[in-house]
Amino acid sequence: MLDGFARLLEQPHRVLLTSHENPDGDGTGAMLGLAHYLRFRGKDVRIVVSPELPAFLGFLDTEHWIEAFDPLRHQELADWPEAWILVDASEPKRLGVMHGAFQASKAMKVCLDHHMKSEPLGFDHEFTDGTASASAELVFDLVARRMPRPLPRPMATALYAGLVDDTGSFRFSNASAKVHRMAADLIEEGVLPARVYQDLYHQGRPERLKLFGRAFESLEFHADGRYACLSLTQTDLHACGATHDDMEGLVNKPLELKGVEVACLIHELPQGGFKASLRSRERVDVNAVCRHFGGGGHRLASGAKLSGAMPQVQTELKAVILAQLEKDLSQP
Ligand SMILES: [Mn+2]
Repeated sequence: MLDGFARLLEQPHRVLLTSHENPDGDGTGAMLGLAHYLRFRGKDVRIVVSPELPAFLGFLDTEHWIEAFDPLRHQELADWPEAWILVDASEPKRLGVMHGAFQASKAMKVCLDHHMKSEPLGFDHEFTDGTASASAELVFDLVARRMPRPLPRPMATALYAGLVDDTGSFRFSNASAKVHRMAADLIEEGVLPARVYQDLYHQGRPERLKLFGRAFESLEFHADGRYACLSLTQTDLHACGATHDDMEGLVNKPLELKGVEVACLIHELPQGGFKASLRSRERVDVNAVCRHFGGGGHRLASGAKLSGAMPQVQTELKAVILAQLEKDLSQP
C-alpha cells in the first residue's frame, strides 16, 4: 500500500498536510514525519491545523512549520496545494472549519490513515490500514527504506511520539512487536523516551487537575459498574480556567477502575453541541456505538458529536452503549 502512496507523492510539488480538528500526538507526529520526508524529496510542504497546535505538542514542531488555520489569513489555502493530504482522519468533515477549503480545492485529495471506515468518503486516493497502531507507524514504514538513516532527530522524535500517543505508551492491545521494533529503531537513532514522555504528559497546568476533579464529581456508573460516564460543560471548563487541551487523557481514567468495560467523556463544545469520546477495555466495540451517531474511530477508541441538551445526550448514549455492552459481553 505504501509503495502506491510513495509513487503518488512523486508528482505534486506543493503538498499540504492537515489532520483532524484538535490534532493529537499521532496526527501531529505523522504530519511532521511526512513533512521531513517530503522536504527531503525537494517538495514545498505546509502543515495547517485547526484550531491550533495544542500547547503540549509544541515541542515536536522544532522548525515551527505548523500553521494555525485562520479563515482570513488562509483564504488562499484551497488554491495553494497540488496535493492535499489528510493524515490520521478517515473523512474530510473531521477537518472542521477547514472542510470548506478542502471541498473548494482542486488539489489531488489523499487520505493516509489507520481508522476504520466502511465506505470511500471523497478522496481521490485513500491509503488506510486499519491494522496499523498509529499514522506514525505508516509514515515510519514509508520512510524506513526511503531516507538515509539515522533519521533527523526531530523527525525521529515526532514519529516516536506518535507511536507513544496512539498505543497508550505501549500499553494498548495495538502495541505489537512491530511497534516495539520501530520504537527500538528510533531510540537507537537518538530518541530519548523519558524526555518524550515528560514532554507529552508531564507539562500540565493546575487547571487540568481542577478540571479532572470536577469531571470525577460528575462520574456516573451504569450496568453494574461496567459503563462509566464523565460529563463536562463549558461552565465547568470556565469555572476551572481550563481549555480543551486540559482534557487530554481524561477519558481513559474510568478504565483504571475494576469492572469498567466502557468509559465515556461527554463534553460540551464551545460552538454548542457535544463531543462524546469512548474507550473500551477490550471486549466492547465502541466504534459501533459511535457509528450509530455518525462518528467513528477504532474498536476500542472512538468519538462522535451529538446535539441536544446534556441530559438528553447522556440518555441517548447510555441506551446505545448498554445495548452494545449486552451484545458484546454476552459472547464468550
Ligand atoms: Mn492516530
